[in-house]
Amino acid sequence: MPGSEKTERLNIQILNHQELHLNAEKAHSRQEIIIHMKTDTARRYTVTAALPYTNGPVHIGHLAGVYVPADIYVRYLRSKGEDVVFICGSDEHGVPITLKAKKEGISPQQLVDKYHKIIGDSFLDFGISFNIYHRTSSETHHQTASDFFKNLYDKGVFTEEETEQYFDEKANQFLADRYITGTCPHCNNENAYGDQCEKCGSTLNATDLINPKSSLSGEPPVLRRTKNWFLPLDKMQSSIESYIDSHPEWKPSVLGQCKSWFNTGLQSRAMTRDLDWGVKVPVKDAEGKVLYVWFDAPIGYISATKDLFNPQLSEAKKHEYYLDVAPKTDPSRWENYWQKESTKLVHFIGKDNIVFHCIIFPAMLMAHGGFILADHVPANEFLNLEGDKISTSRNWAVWLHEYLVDFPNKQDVLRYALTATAPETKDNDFTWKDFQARNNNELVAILGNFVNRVLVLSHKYFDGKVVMGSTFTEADSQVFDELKSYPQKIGEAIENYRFREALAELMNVARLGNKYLADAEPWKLIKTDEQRVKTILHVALQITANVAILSAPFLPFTADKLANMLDLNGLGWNEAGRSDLLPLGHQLNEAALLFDKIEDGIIETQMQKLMDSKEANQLAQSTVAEAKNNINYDQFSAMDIRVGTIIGAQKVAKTKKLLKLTIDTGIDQRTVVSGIAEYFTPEAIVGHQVSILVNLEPREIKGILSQGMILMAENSDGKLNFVRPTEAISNGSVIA
Ligand code: B3M
Ligand code: ZN
Repeated sequence: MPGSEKTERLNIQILNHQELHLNAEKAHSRQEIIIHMKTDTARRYTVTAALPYTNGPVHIGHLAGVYVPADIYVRYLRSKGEDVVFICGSDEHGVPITLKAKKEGISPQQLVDKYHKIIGDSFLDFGISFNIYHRTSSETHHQTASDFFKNLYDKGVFTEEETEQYFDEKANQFLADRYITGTCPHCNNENAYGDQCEKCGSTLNATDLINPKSSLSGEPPVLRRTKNWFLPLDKMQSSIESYIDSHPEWKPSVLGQCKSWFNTGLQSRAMTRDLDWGVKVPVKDAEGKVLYVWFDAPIGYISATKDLFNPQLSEAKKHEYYLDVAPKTDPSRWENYWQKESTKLVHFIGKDNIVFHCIIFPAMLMAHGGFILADHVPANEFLNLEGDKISTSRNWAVWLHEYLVDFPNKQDVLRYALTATAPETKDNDFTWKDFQARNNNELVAILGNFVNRVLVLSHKYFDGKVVMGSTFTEADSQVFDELKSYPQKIGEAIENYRFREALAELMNVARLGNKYLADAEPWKLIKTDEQRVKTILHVALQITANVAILSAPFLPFTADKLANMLDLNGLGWNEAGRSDLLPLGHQLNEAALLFDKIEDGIIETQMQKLMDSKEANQLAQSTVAEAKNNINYDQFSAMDIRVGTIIGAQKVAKTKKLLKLTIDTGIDQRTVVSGIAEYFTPEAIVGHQVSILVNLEPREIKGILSQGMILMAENSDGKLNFVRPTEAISNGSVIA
């Protein structure tokens, strides 16, 4: 950004803050909103990416919606030499964590330890270049969040409200909505949660449920009064509205969501909860209460920045926090990134987090005072997978740690495919076919092909040296001119959070190179005009060098590989566009392929994996028949069940379902008529061992005397399976 734009941005920001102040006064808000900024001139960026809940690993939806775009943005800024911190960490509090821990039979701390590592490693593996990947269970965070709450409490910001909450008398604890299940009043689903019915999608209050049950003890909960501290968003609405109004440049979807909250009218919201996992509420009379997870989590961005610059941080912690730069010696340096108005704060999030980042967190920061507010919140829509919503519980996802096992060293292919189909303005679909096509038709055929041709020809004709022959032609100058325009074009798209467009422009650089080579045909000219070929490859190599710089934010692994091949390191965005990046006489390293083709079989395996999980899911979801009444032992032992072998089978004429089986029961050979013809052909089952109830009274079916019954397992869809010994055993063996 040139200087003049910069000043303008600053002015707008200052003006907005004055407006906020005025508005706050106009609204006769009970609290005075003091916005008192530290002024300085250095420009900085604080870029945050939503803190993932540590209740499971991360999948492609996370990457596409939040982490890849954030990483592209940050890598671009760093390449331009900007001062930027890139902040993320694990969101380790909240009810989803405690529920998942209970499900896995481990403590919440064990659960977050496990997933903090898995998630942190995935980000590292995919080149998401956080300066720190922190965690909200850290001491620094507990202290920071606690102090923040205390600050607001001491200022009298909160209101104290008593409400009735469900309480589990057996477990002796208040129940978060998620801990209560019952019948949905809308669709009669018996397994609806206290906050939502997953069958019909309605949002619920725990008190809406019919026959509520605590998932801790299974007992019906009772209502009890409890006191909590509320953030009076209703009184702060006009200040928050002016803040949002000052950002007409935000995405329509983000502004739209905010507007709809404003239209309904903001309501005060509890910032403390009756729960034992989280940051303890640091005031009197708050026994058994913790901060609301959405109060503490965004403060996590600040805690992380503090530890990033904490010189006292132990070596062990640095490792655990995936800390990228050594802590600097000035512990107050974090303030620059949160409290100086020349710093641009950007939150990358998914659309389900909009209200928290655009309304609640800014309200908290305003109430506290001294903090900058986000300059942009480029929230993305959702990514679907093969036409279906990504779902952790249904295992309908491509997990990052699993992807890397199947596609080692193909991080950039996924980064590319996800950026090319990023859900920037609407929900989008990831399909394996598209992934394959992006790789084969774009990365291999366009980018990889161009780079490979240039390098291979340079080695073949000129021993991998950068050479120059006859002077540049008109065509050469045109290519250079066009090349010059790309750094700005791509940069502008990135700065405006249009990453798909930016990536498309990057590919146009490779297209430019391909077209240049195709037109110039150095492989033909080499026989007649070596001097011209020298110049052609010179031009093509300069394009390649530009590709190395311009691709780095998107495809960091590839860009590194390419820079090594060119033996060209340490160049940044400001050098891009130049046509003299590789000096005459420069020696290139050996050429290697940047991408390779992904064959159909590989894609089919991935599709099959998804189909398997869909099937497993349906199985798990299928309804189970109700239990029958008890029988006594005599009734059970009266049944004579044996192992037998099917020695003959044929269809019963004029029926759809019936097979006539001949069974060797060990006692005798007998006929059994069985209704399994829709599932098994006669040929397929002859020779199979089965379990047969041999003392069932014989009965005539379609004129055939059936002597006994084959035992089958049947699921709720009517699908049948034989019940039989897992290994061959002699016919007549008793089953009891
Ligand atoms: N953990 C929600 C989510 O993962 C939440 C984000 C917190 S950002 C401060 O979608
Ligand atoms: Zn329902």
